[in-house]
Amino acid sequence: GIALGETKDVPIDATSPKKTNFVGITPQKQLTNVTTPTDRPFRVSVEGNIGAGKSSFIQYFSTFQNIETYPEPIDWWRNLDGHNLLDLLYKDINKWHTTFQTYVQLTRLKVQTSKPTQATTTVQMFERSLQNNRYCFVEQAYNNGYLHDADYAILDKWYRWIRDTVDINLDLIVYLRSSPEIVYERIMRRARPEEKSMSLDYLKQLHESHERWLMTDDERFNTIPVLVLDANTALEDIVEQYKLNENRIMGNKSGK
Ligand code: D5M
Ligand code: MG
Repeated sequence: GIALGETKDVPIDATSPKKTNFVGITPQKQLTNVTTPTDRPFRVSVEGNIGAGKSSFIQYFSTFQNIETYPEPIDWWRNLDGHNLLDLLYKDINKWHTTFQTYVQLTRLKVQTSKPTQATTTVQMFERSLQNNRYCFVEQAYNNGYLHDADYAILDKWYRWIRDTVDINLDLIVYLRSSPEIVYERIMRRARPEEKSMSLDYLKQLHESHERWLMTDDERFNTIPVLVLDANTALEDIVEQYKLNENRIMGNKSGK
C-alpha cells in the first residue's frame, strides 16, 4: 500500500494511540492552536458519520449574518448528466467507488475554493471536505478492499497535487462524533432511497475511519485543530456545545 505521509515507505499505523479525554469537547491544547487567517474568511469543516446531523447543524448556522454555509453537493452526485452516482455506488461499491471519489473530489474542490459572496462574511462553514475524502472515505475503502492499490495511488496523487497547488486549508474541523448504532437508526428513519441497503457494518467502518483520522495524534492523518461534539444527542444540545466554544472556534470572528 501507499503511505499517508510524505514518503511512500511509512506504513499506516492503525494502532496509533487513541485520545482518551475526547468526550464533549477536545482538550484545550488543540483548540488553542486555532489561528485566524488575515487574507480570507475563517474556514470550518463540519465532519461526522452519515446521519450524524451535519446538514441540520449547518442549516442552523446558515442564519448567521457573518457565516456562509456550504451543504454537501449531494444533488450533483445524484444527477451527473442523468446518472445517479450515489445510487451506483451503493449498488456496487467495488465497481463504482473510484468513479465516485473522482467526482466527489472535483465537486468538493469547487465548493472549498469558492469565494464568499458577501463582503461581510467572516466564516465559511463547509459540510465535509477534500481532507475528508482523502483521509476518511478513501482510507476506509482501501482498508476494506473496495479500492485497488492502483486506484488508491491515483486518488492520493490527485489529493496531494491539489493540496500543494490550491489553498484548501481549513482552520477548524468540528467533529460530530456519534455511535454507529444511533446513526444507523437515523438513516433508516430518514430513508434516502440510495441508502436503503446501508449496513450497520459499513457505518462501523466509517466510524473507525473518522476516529483514526480525527481522534489520534498521528500527523500523517490530520494537523488541523479539531473540536469534538457529542452528536448522539439532539441538535439543540449539539448547537449548545458549539456555542460554548463560539469565540474560539470562529477564530474570534463570531460577529458579536
Ligand atoms: O452524506 C451523503 C451521502 O454521500 C452518504 O450516503 C455518504 C455519501 N458520501 C459522501 N462523501 C463520500 C465519499 N467521499 N465517498 C463515499 N461516499 C460518500 P451525509 O453524511 O448523509 O451528508
Ligand atoms: Mg448531509
